[in-house]
Amino acid sequence: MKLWHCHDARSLRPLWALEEMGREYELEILPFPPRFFQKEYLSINPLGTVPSFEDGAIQMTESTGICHYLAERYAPELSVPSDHPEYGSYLNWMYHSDATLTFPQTLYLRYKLLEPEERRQPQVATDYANWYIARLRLLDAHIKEREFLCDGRFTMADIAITYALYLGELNGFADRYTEQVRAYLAAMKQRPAFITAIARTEGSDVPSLLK
Ligand SMILES: N[C@@H](CCC(=O)N[C@@H](CS)C(=O)NCC(=O)O)C(=O)O
Repeated sequence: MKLWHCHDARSLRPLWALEEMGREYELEILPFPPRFFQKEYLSINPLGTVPSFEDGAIQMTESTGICHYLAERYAPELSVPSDHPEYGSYLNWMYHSDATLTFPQTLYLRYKLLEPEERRQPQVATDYANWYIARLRLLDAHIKEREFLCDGRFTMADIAITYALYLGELNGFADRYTEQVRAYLAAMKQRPAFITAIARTEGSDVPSLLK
């Protein structure tokens, strides 16, 4: 298996998953954004985005989809089976992680930081920061009395959702998190596989999502 990754980008989801699984994989670290700094990457993923993932003939580009694939194919202990009462909840958190919690932050990042100064839109950035915080309401209620999102154990849903919270922390939103969201994020960040995944790129001088 091979994963293409940029420091702190959504490719952290499958990277962390691979570390949790303890499987061998090849990692290629790219400067961010690869479409600008490493144009050859467009022949791997024409969108220029990370992650890209290969497993034999299989190629994937969606961070949560790759986690889903890895769990179904190789790590049932990180999945929730389709006949389980919490299967629907599991899938909901998986999709919620990107479609609801990461998407507004990408608009924030773009219009606050990534665009050239003259194209930045402070109002858009503020609106989508507020949108993100408001959309955390579902998670706030769910984890009030839970350690993990599904089935009382760590699953891929925790990886998918934690990345969105981690990105929010990098964006400076953590002081707007509720106590239970902050505690959940802190606990997830202490997992050895998360620490190893971060360490794979930390301290490198390759341009990353936020630096
Ligand atoms: N929905 C995709 C989005 C991937 C994506 O947009 N990744 C960002 C980094 S978080 C990226 O590579 N951006 C570079 C660009 O847009 O050129 C996923 O979750 O994997």
